[in-house]
This record gives sequence, structure tokens and C-alpha cells, in this order.
Amino acid sequence: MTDTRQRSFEDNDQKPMGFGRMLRKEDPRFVRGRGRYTDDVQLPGMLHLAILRSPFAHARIVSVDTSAAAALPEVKAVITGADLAGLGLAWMPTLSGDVQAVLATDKVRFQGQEVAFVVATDRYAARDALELIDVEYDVLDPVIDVRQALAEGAPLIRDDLDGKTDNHCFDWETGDADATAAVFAKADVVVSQDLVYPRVHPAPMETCGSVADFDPVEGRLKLWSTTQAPHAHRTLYAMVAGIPEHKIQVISPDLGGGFGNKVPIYPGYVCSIVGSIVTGKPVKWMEDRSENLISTGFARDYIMRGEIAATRDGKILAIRTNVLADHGAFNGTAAPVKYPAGFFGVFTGSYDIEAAYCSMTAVYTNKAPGGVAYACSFRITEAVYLVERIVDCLAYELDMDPAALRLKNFIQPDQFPYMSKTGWEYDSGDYEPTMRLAMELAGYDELRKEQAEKRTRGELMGIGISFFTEAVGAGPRKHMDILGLGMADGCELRVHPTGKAVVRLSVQTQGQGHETTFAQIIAEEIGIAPADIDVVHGDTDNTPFGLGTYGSRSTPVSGAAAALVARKVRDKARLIASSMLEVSVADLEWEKGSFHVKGDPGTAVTIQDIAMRAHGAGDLPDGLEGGLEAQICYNPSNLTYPHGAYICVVDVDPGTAVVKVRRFIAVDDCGTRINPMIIEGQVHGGLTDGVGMALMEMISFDEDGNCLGASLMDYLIPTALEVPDWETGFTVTPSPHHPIGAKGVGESATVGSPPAIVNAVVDALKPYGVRHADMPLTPSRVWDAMRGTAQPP
Ligand code: MCN
Ligand code: CUM
Repeated sequence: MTDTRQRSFEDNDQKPMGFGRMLRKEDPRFVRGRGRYTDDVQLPGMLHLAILRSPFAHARIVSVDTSAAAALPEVKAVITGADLAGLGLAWMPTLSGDVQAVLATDKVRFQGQEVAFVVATDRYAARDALELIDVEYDVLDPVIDVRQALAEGAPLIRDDLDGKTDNHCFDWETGDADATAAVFAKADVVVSQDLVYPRVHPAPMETCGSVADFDPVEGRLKLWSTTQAPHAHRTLYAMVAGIPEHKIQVISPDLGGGFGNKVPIYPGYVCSIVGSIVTGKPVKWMEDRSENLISTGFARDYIMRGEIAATRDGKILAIRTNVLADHGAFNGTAAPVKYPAGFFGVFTGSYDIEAAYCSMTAVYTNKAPGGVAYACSFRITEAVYLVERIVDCLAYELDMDPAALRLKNFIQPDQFPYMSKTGWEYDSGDYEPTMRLAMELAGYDELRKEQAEKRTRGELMGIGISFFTEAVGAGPRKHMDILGLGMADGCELRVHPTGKAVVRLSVQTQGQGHETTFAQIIAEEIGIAPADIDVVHGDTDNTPFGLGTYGSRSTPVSGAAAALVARKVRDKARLIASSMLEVSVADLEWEKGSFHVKGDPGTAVTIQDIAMRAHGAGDLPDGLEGGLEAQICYNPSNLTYPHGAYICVVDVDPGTAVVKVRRFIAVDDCGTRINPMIIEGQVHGGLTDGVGMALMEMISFDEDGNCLGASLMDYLIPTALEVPDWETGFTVTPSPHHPIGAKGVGESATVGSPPAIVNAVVDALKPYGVRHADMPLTPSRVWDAMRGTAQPP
């Protein structure tokens, strides 16, 4: 279906001088297979590392015998937890302030945990040697069911922590419990619903890996690794390994997707560093698919009870929730330290309500560590699912149209900046036009008529809505840091004498097209064509410090830095232009790419002329240094709050319970749009994620803690066959505090789509009296829901 609105609003120019549709600059490299990924790094004398992993979810290590493996001629080193303990490296801090075993010393705490590693002359020999390592385990009872983690007598997982007597990880609350209880007490209608957001996995196409090259003479470490946050990782390696920070270079080359999976520091990275130090050779570690699925950062795993209070005519008064969070064996969440539950506090959604409260308990279980990854916007995925599902439950109870219920409760445009009941200051928003546009593109009223007619024939058609507000762009450094590192971003811009430029970013693209969009931001501000601007990122030696790409923060934080650094360059260019044109600064006018004398457009100098003068012979204005460059560190004053309205249409086969997503309409508002084509790509990808989570994906375990989703045959991810032709539209509500008014969009669709799909399936099942069913809505789940035989997952 053609989205006419999009076409009429935007020009289709492929070479904009600034914002607009433009093919990605990185495409020629990727399309021709010329990307350079970590696994493409080849160094002279490089060795290969393989990791021995625990077959058990919970077991004491009695002994490890490495002699047979070490005797193989190809094997250069075999390292165990005991060896690392001797170096003080057996444990490392996680990004959320817990500790995690690099190699297990005392116990293994999840299936797939790292126990020992081998460094050998090739990958195959290293793998073969793993089979010769003899580990004796004393198997312990595991904690797999999160609801049993705090039960009396539950096996203690984290006996490594001083004084720990149970599997409690942390408690967290937000909002006002008493005020919320009071509102609930007086409400006409109260609806409560248990919801499970299952454990899922980002499963990027490229698995995690690293190449470490330690030079003992210089004491320098060069590390290529699959990381979304090279600078933060470098600082942590310096703190953990004791190598001075200026002697560590972290390079994150092309990444084959990250989706949050490449935010944490994994034991494998540390092992490759140790391997290189021990052998004196470069060492490569590269996971296989199963290793990635069983041991690296999972996502979600929240069991939620949602409660909503309203008047009989559908005014929402309060929302309350209680959450049980499964954090696995080590708290490997990456979130700003003051936010152990990420930004879950935005669970009040897009609605103006009187009170809200959330209490959360997080626990340890014998499962892989992780917690936030997978296009999560720091747990906003879970928050949006909660509120958008519970609002639909309310619509069901009130027998109200879910679109009408939402329209009745939106925060109004004149209420922005809006302080939510849990303390989040929404910067800007205008929700109703976004919702109305989605309804118009969907043909909402027609769809409802079609549905009513189909129901008379026993056909199951469902229409699901989700309306989300995200909080992205972490974050203001007075509130947000990771392990003490403030979440500001540096940016540096240099204009060469011939007027070409290079911009250096602290963020790291994983496929979002930063090499294009950041060049467009600079182009918009100083009028140098994007093709003439090189974007450098992902190398700590060649970029300014900053905390990296996740939580859709690149545009809100680094994008702002890029715009401001360009304005700094423009300010200097203005001074030079005034001397070149021999007029005062006040008499100059800027037109993208050149300054001219006010009222005399013919008397002008281009940015290229100015760049040459800045570097060339001849005088510059008094006191001005040569060159045309600038650097800044941008500390955002607030997060940005993008929003969107999604409508999903499904058909459910009453005979097989198979769900088909027939249509999906997504209207996103991410403020000023830098490159609409890239935004559409981000939205398409995120919507596809949503189909995966809503209908197919779940990492599950048997009662012994065996991971049942350790391959892509078992862990189903969506393909072109499961997804419809996406229909997109947009509205534009700029961020008032961002220099170009842009808000993040990289995770919006992943956040917003699962509730739309689930709401659609539940709506389809309305004739069966179904009010809720848990993800993933596989045919058997849907079948159970239709029959009323559903079990909690
Ligand atoms: N953009 C734009 N106009 C806006 C906002 C964004 O043109 N108003 C563009 C940006 O310039 C950028 C892209 O959209 O090229 C995404 O921008 P942003 O929302 O700032 O998100 P990030 O760049 O910080 O990307 C991170 C986000 C996250 S956290 C996950 S997870 C995710 C996602 O991006 N992982 C991805 N999208 C992904 N896309 C790909 N291909 N691969 C991943 O691993
Ligand atoms: Cu939480 S996945 Mo993204 O923020 O890298």
C-alpha cells in the first residue's frame, strides 16, 4: 500500500545538502561484501581461542584437569579459573555494579558458563582440545522457576557474595504507593491482569568476538571487539586489568548488528586479552551461534501484575504494578546506576493520570546473565507492553473501543513539558494527531465494520492498537552514569583546506547508518555535502570519549553534539568570512554553505573558500588561530520522548490457531527527521522484531536448567514470510531542548509493536471471551487461549 502522505511531505532527492532521503554512504561497502568485521581481522602469528562451557546450570567444581589438552602440539595455553584467580582476574565488574565470573572458580551458575579456555594455532585445534579438559562437577539443585527463587530453602546461587543468604538481587520502587491506593479505593472500575514478558534474545547476525594484541615491549593492548560502547569498555579494561588507559586501544570495526547484545563486557573479551598476554601473540575469540544464544545478554524476563483504575466512562485514574524480574546468575544489566530497572518508570505511558506506583523485586536464577538488551530503551519495552496491554484489558471490561479509550486519556499538548507521576519530564508531544493519522491510514472504522461482519461468520479477525511514549537519550549527567562514567558524548569536527571534512564521534554504529546521518547533520549546519564528510567512529584512539550507542541515544546525545560542533565551526567561519569580505560580522548573512553581505547575495564566500583561507597564506582576523575545527562534549539537559501510534490487523485461523499479521500501520513521531529512509529502515526492523517477540521467540529452560533455545532451529526469529508489507507514516513534534529538535527512533518499533500484535490477537479471540494471552502467541498458546486451558509460561 502506498503511503501518499510520506511521498507528498518529503522530497525524494538522493543527495540532500542536509536532512532528507539519501541512500546510505556505507551501502557500497556492505553490499559488495567489503565490510570489515572483527572476524575479518587477521594478524601475523595470530592464535585462536575457544571456551569450555558448563554443561550444568548449577554445580560445584571439584577439579579441572587440563594436562591432556595442554599436551596437544597445537595448543599454546590452557587457562582455568584458578589460573585467573592467581592473576586477580577471575571476577570482573558488570555494568550494573555486580560481579561476574570470567572463568568459574568455585561453582558454575548457569548452563554455558565459561569454565576454561584454550589458545591454539587454529580454531579447530582449540575446539578439539576442549574435549580433552576433564572437569569434575558436583551437581547442585538449580533455581530455574523465578517464582521459586525466594522460596524457603531455595538453593543459594550467589554464595560468592559476602553474607548472602538468599537469591534476592534488588528491590526497587517508584511512584506513590499511598496516593495510588487511595485512587484505587475510590475508582468505579479496577482491572488487574498478570502478564509475562518472556526471556528473549537479540540474536544479532554477527555473534560476539574479539582479537587481542598485547605488545609486551610497549605495554600496549590493541583490542578489536564487537562492542557498542568502545570507550566505556576501554575504561573498564583499564580498571580491571590494570593496563593504563592510554595504552589501551579498543577498535569496534563494522558490526553485524548489536541490538543491545554488544553492550556488556563478556568473559570472552577478557579471556582473549589474557590469552594474548600469556602467549605473547595476537589471540582471536569468536563465538558460535549456540554460545551467543546461551551465554550472552538476554532480554526482558519480567513477570508483571498490572492494575488499572478508572471511572465507569473510561477516564483512567491510576496504574499500579508489581514486577518479579529474573536477572539470571549475575546482574549483567547495563543501565545508569540510579536506574536498576532501567527506565521502566515510564509505565504510565501516554496518559494523564492521577497516581501511579510500581514495586519490583529482582532475583538471581541459574540462567545466563543479562537483563536489558534487545532494542529495549532500558526496559521501556516492558513498560509499554504493560500499559498498552492493561489499557486494552480495561477497554475489554468497559466494552469500550480501545482507540476511543486512548484518545480520551492522552496527555494534552498544552501540558508539555509534562511531569509524569513517576517523575519523568516528557519534553514534548502531540498525541492525538499521531493517533488519528494511524487510524486514517488503517481505515479504522472500515476495519471494525469488516470485523463485525466476519464475526457473524465465525471468522477471527483482530485489530490491535498500541500507543507508546519512549524516553531515550541517556542522559543528563547529573542523573545518569554507568559505573561512575557520565553519559555525555564528545564530538570533533575538522574541515580540511579544500573544504572536505571529517567528524569524529564517540558513538558506534551497528547498522543504523551513522556514517550517513551524522554527515547529514554536519551538512545541514555548515553546508558541506554529506559525500564530502567522513564519519569516524568505533576507535578509541581516533575519537573523543563518550558512552556509546544503546538506548537510542546516538541522535539525542551525539546528534546534538554533532550539530553544536558544526555551529562552533560556523561561528569561526563567520569571523574569517567577515575579514575576507571586509564587512563586520553583523553585516553577514548565512545561507547553507556560504556567507554573503546582507542585501548583496552576490558578494559571498563559500565554506570552501573560508576553509582554504583558514589554512592558507594571508591574514586572519586578530587573535584567531589558523585551521577550521572544533570539539565539544555535550551533556543533554533531558531525555527526548518520541511517541508513536501502531495498529495491527491479524487473522487467526479458527481451525489451527495460526496467527497471520495481515497489516501493520506504524506512525512514528521522532521529532525532526534527519533521514526518512533510514528511519523507515529502523522502523521496519523494529516491527519485525515485534512479530518475533509477539508470535515466535522465547528462550526457555527445562527443570534442570538446560537452555532449550540454543540454536536458530529452536529459537525462531521472523523472516520475510512472517511479516506483512509495513505501512508507515509520521508526525513531527520537535524536541524543544535538542539543537535540531530530533528524538531517537532506533528502538521505537521494537518497543511499540509487541503490544499492538498481542492486542490484535486477543481482539480476534474476543468471541471466545479471551481477555489476555501471554507471548509468544504460537499456535499452541492461541489454541489454549481459545479453549481456556492456558497455563502461565
Ligand atoms: N534518525 C534520524 N532522525 C531521527 C532519529 C534518528 O534520521 N529523528 C536516524 C539516526 O541518524 C540513526 C538512526 O536513525 O542513523 C537511529 O538513530 P537513534 O534513534 O539515535 O538510535 P542509535 O543510532 O543510538 O541506535 C541504537 C538503536 C538501538 S539501542 C538498538 S538496540 C538497535 C537500533 O538502534 N540496534 C540496531 N537499530 C538497529 N539497527 C541495526 N541495523 N542494527 C542494530 O544493531
Ligand atoms: Cu537495550 S538494546 Mo539497544 O539499547 O542497544
